[in-house]
Amino acid sequence: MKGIASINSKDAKLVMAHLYVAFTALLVGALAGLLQVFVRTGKLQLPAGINYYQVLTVHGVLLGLVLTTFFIIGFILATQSKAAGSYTDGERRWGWIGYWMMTIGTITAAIFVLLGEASVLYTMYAPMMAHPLHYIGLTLVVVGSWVEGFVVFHRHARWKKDNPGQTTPLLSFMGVCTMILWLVACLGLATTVLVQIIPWSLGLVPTIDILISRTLFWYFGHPLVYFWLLPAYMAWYVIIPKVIGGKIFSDALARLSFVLFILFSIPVGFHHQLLEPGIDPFWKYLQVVLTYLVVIPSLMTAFSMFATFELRGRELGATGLFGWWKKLPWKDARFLAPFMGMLLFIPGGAGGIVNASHQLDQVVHNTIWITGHFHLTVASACAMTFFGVTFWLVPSITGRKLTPTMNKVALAQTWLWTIGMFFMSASMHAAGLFGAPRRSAFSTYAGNEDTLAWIPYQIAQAVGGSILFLGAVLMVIIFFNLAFFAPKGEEEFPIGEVHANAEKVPAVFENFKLWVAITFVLVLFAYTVPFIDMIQNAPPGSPGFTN
Ligand code: HAS
Ligand code: CU
Repeated sequence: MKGIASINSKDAKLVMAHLYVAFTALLVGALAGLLQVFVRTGKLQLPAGINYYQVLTVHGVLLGLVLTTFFIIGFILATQSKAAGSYTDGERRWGWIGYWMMTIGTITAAIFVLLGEASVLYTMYAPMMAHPLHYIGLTLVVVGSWVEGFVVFHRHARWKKDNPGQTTPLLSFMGVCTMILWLVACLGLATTVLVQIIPWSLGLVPTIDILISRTLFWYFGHPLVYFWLLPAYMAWYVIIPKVIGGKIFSDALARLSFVLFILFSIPVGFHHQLLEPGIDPFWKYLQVVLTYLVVIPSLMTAFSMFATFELRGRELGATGLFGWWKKLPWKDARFLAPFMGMLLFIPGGAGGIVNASHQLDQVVHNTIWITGHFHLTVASACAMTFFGVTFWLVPSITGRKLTPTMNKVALAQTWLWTIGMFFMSASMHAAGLFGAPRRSAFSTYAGNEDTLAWIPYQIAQAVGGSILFLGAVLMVIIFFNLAFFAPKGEEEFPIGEVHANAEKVPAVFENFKLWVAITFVLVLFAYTVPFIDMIQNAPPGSPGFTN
């Protein structure tokens, strides 16, 4: 039998190229994670002189940057090709150019991490200093992603021209919002990397202004987390309703929440710098207020998901407050994986609200609590949604089928990830409250009594992390099975329809110029005075440090 692909086969090739890189990154990145949880038990040391911080860098860069960026762009291209129609040869060529820039950049950066010349924990955080080619490689990744962003904008504009006066396809609109958010965020990163970090690591200037560099980094670093989250929300709003056989609760509400993310996710970077000296408390306070505003679109999303579940449940005859619970398709891995992501996002989001409070952040900042927080958000809510998407996306665009057996394997994968993540993140939160630091190879501090209190949690962390590692390996196996070995066939590309009673979409949502303009006004408001302050009162610069 010949398989039937659900999108243009040339588009499918481009999407799959992104996914190969993403899932290779998952395998290596997860192995690095396994080594870390073992070291943190305090009972094991890495063999052959491998440096903990080097392993941590491999983990952070591969999973936080490579897996996410490649998966997300592949997903956005696939959904846009399906919802708005396939790309032109020209658009696709630019897609490939962006893809190769990202891939070559990743390989360059990875070489220097493996050589031990870029053990900078995450990517580019002064005064940790890496080899200049590490930064140049990562810059290439980012610039490549912009090129692909413009492909997404171009396709969307072309759809609008071809269909004047009509509401644009929801998935294409969401892809555009996500890439706008990413581009505006990257301006901060590009500035510190090009103006400060690369000249400094090349030795052209002896020192760097840490506070300015970190402020530019976090101007980027917070919206970065929504660049990860929005594609998951695309799946929650548009794909999940179809998977459960229901309807999208409201197209307009979904669009509004994406627009709110563009507006409010950028001027909030100070909530990562609440304990950093040199920033006036008033401006920290202002950005905390804006941080609480950016929680609203997530609460809208939670509301919308409950509404979708309940409407579908009632359609199937559910009664009472929670009757719909029994009607959800628990045996369908395309549903279960993202659902578990949503569930873990409830404590993940609540932890974020704790972090954003200046007072509470003093307890948890720089402890492993924060590591627990982002494993519930990016490594659960986002990652599990991406896995759930993979289960249908890969067979669907390659003309294959998710067999009942493979669905069962995928259900097992979901449970491994959920259970592993539950134990690992819960113990990270607990150990963090006892003061266990993050980003540290030391666990026992020479057997000090206070620090010994957190060892049992760090052992639980390693147990959870090991289960999680099995989940990651199983995921990679499922991916390659679906890509190359699953039987030929036709798999649904689930795109939900909007509920009949939903509000009409206001045309103003499509006015991206307006949203970007308001975003810049908010950014200037939140950052201008603090920046003037930082420049006028700059302390002497710092030399670079290496691990
Ligand atoms: Fe965060 C640190 C605050 C969300 C990721 N965050 C981090 C770091 C990462 C990260 C990676 O204010 C570490 C950075 C580093 O290396 O230093 N975060 C927040 C807040 C939110 C938030 C207020 N974070 C995220 C998301 C991430 C992410 C999303 C990745 C994808 N975060 C902080 C702060 C810090 C921080 C401080 C710095 C702390 C420090 O001291 O360094 C909010 O956006 C969260 C809003 C979310 C919710 C949850 C809504 C729930 C939903 C699910 C519904 C479930 C359903 C299922 C429908 C309010 C939508 C139904 C189930 C049934 C029960 C039946
Ligand atoms: Cu943040």
